[in-house]
Amino acid sequence: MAKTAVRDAEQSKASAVSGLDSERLVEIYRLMYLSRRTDDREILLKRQQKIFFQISGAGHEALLVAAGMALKSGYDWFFPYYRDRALALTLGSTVEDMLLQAVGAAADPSSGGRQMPSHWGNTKLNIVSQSSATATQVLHAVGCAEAGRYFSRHPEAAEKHDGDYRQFKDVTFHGDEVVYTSLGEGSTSQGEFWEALNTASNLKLPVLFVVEDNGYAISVPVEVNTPGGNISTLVANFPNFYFAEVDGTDPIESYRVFEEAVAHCRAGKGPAFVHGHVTRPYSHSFSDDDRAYRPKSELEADSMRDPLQKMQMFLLREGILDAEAINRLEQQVDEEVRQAAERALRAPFPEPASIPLHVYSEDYDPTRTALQTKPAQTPDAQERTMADLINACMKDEMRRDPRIIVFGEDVADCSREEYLRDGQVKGKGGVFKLTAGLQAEFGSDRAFNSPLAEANIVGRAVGQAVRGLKPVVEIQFFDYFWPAMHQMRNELASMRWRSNGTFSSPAVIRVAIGGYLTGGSIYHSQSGESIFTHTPGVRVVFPSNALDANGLLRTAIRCDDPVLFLEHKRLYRETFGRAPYPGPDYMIPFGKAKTMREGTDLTIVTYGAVVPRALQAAQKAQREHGIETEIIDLRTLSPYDWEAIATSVKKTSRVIVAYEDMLSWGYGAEIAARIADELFEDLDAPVKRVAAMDTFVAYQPVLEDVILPQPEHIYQAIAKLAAY
Ligand SMILES: Cc1ncc(C[n+]2csc(CCOP(=O)(O)OP(=O)(O)O)c2C)c(N)n1
Ligand SMILES: [Mg+2]
Repeated sequence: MAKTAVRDAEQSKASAVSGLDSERLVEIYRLMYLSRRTDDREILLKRQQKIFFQISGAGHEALLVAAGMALKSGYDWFFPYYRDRALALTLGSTVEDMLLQAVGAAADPSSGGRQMPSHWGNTKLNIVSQSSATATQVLHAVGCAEAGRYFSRHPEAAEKHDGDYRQFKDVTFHGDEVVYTSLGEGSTSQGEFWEALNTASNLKLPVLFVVEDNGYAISVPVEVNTPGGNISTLVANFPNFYFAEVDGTDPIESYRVFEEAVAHCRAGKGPAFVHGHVTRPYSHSFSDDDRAYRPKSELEADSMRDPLQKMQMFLLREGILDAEAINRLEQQVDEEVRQAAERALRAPFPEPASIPLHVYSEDYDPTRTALQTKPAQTPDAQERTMADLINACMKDEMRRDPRIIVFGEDVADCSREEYLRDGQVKGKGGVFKLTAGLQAEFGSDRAFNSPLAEANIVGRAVGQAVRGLKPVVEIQFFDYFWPAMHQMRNELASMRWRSNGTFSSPAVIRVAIGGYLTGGSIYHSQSGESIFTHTPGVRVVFPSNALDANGLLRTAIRCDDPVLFLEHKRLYRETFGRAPYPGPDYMIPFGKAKTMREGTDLTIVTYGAVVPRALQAAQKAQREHGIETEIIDLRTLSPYDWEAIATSVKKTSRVIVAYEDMLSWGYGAEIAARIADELFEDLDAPVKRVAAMDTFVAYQPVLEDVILPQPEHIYQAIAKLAAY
């Protein structure tokens, strides 16, 4: 590919091929210039300390105007990154929109003053809110494309429905829509980039990946990030792709390539990958001075390729615009930018009272008591395990709501469907069999295996949920949640707040958690729920018994917020807490604890697998010392039932917080701190915690028993506290 400027003759030819008439060529230049001048204005405002951050799209304009022109605004979907100012302008964002974000105005349409400038987002234009994290958005684009395909195949799923999240999630889709996503060449080092290529390729999804290669990731040159220095050569073997490498400073050639790429995607042939070589004339951001790591010669060579100057020269040489016309056009744009800046600088700031808005859905309150239903009497009165009733809940909900899809590692019955059809195999349905029979009943569109990649699972769920699907995904072991942590913490949980309520991703993530497995060891015994309750925007649920698991999972699925649903492996098939099937509509509101045992002497606040252990300890304390222990099972950890805790502590004046995770910095720390703070007057003794040792969980059962909190530990704590 020619990395140097394309010569005039070639450009004219390309112009004829691409069918861009003079008017469109002028429009290309206008948009490129508008983008550059908006950057210039922001830089001025930053120097004047009227805005607080600036990152430019300079040098990337030609590629992005071409992309925007080849795609359909408000029809296709967009997951861009911070350099995509020219794309956003081409799609219809205004300079004022952009400067409102730069000044942090309440009227900033992307985030209401919550995000830095150049974090695009516009519901009308299908530009989905993005974070500052590099490469997370490409997985959202994959999920979004999956959703578009799903709704095309199952249009009935798009119908509105009262009474659950669907009431607030209007769905639109087009059979031939394309999903655009972009990233810098440095960001292609992120695993999520490769995870996205994997699924887009495998599923032949209509995702247009655009790599904007300006040769640097802040100060790191391309060959450090990309072996061999060229990403195109590395991705070339992914099946089903349209590939193109283009001089991204040439809008005409870029447009031609995008037209082909988009046609490939629209025709259902698979994804496309456009690698554009661009420049970066304004350093990485306002905070960076590239002269520290780029010699003058390199900067000069870059400036020779400046897309704006090249396009201006082209218009002049082709006789499309003369100097005076260019001058006029530029003056008009300058005036447009100046006026937009004036308006933005007058715009009111957001009110501090608005800060908590949109952390969670304002529309659907999963804590309202009206959600509580009674278990139905069904002909099936047999006692069921937690595993059975979670599986039953998923089946009931999938029958009720066609928007629910289930995926994760090993969750399908059998990916090779023909084996199931022939009756050759029974099917797997999850390593703990929690999803058994879902694929068989609902088909492979609705229950399927993911690649072995946790970020892939959660990242796709974000994109799907933005479009209105309800992904109920599984992370096989809590111990392996960590690759998905970035997607959970920085994307799933923040989508609603950071977009000021304009986008949301209410997915459910089911996770098998916890120890007491006799041999579970370090990597199959972890807890760590407090890391998630420390994340705003996500609900955290942790049932201790079959009936609660069923009712709470249903609430999670119908809810309008992302939910982390923690299922204790040890409780899946325990005799403790079995219950008959409560019918297809049994729900339990979030944030409502359950008193598992009444008592007057002492309160234990607990949840999960410690509940049955605390019950055992309480029985022994009663037998041995006549101590009456009250046990509160929190059931949901965020939100949690403070009222239930306070009522019980006021009654007993003594409290233990018992939890399976390590003692220090654990979930109990917050509960204990709040009790000490707000119930100090009601206490007759210090607040106690019983939890695991501050170590990992060992394989040898003799060690495991000592590390994790046992009934005996709790019993000892009860006896001591009662005597205090
Ligand atoms: C996950 C993550 N790691 C680090 C950063 C800090 N960071 C922001 S931009 C950037 C460089 C990106 O380079 P590239 O992908 O080439 O895009 P460019 O800025 O050159 O367009 C880095 C390291 C980040 N935002 N997100
Ligand atoms: Mg770069």
